[in-house]
Amino acid sequence: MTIEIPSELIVVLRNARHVAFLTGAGVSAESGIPTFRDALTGLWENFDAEQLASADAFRRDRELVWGWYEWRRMKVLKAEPNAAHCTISTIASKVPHVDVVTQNVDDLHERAGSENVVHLHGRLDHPICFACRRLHELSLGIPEEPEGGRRLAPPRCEYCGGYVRPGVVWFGESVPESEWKVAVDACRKCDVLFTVGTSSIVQPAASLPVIAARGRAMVVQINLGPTSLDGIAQFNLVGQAGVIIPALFDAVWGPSK
Ligand code: BV8
Ligand code: ZN
Repeated sequence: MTIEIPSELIVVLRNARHVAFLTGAGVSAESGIPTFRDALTGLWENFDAEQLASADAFRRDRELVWGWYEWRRMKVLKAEPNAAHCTISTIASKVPHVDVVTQNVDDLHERAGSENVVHLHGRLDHPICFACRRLHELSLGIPEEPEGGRRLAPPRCEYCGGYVRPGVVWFGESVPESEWKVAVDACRKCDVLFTVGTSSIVQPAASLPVIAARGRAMVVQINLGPTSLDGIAQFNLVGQAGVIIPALFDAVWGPSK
């Protein structure tokens, strides 16, 4: 199946000095990582993401929440970056300045070679103490399968004895100021913003493409289907990120160019 890349986009990318990517769970889907909406399948299918991804949920049932995050972390440890992550990393060798801003809490962009990835919503592999917020060193290797399917007692903080929590930004928690500033700056200054594999529902992340469109950027959406961003994006490339981004790379910087 040939992917049609608009010629206007090809020309802009060939001359671009600054390209930014805003990625969501869809960019990791082809690595086998359930998207945020899918993550609530199987053992957690009767839960709503906001029921598990919040401080209140952790206060109510820390073993259920810690079990969910360790299940997700285990999936990431067993996964590999896919063609989308790898091509995004390679584009950084073709364009003077590339920013990768992700809503994802996995490290697949880093493992694909992307540098200075901005994690708006934190990282699974950087848990902190719920009480004193100090970083907690996770033991190496794959966490054991939670007994009985999903509950897992979180470790205790070695400094204050508090419970360790996932190092992610939960609903009702603020995106870290420094990450937010870098993300807004990138969207204001870039020539092209790709928004890849996100349902563009969660705020304030979903406002970044709007900030980019209000500036000088060409906004390009890559998704399997329509989202609320369709009207904002100048181009909506429909399909799998792991297929579209390599096709885009070949069309712009391919061997014969
Ligand atoms: C805050 C980390 C308050 C945890 C996540 C207006 C302004 C500000 C806040 C709000 C607001 N309105 C509402 C709010 C509250 C809330 C919010 O946005 N709620 C939503 C539900 C309406 N926002 C917050 O709480 C934020 N904080 O507001 O703080 C505050 C203010 C002042 C002072 C103190 C506090 C914090 C939100 C962060 C929550 N944490 N993640 C964890 O991972 O467990 S959010 C999580 O869901 C993700 O990180 C992501 O951001 C979001 C959505 O996930 P997606 O990545 O989009 O994935 P999804 O499954 O939804 O979609 C996948 C997409 O990929 C689909 O479109 C699919 O078609 C596509 N796809 C699938 N496969 C592929 C593909 N595309 C291409 N190729 C493929 N192969
Ligand atoms: Zn502590």
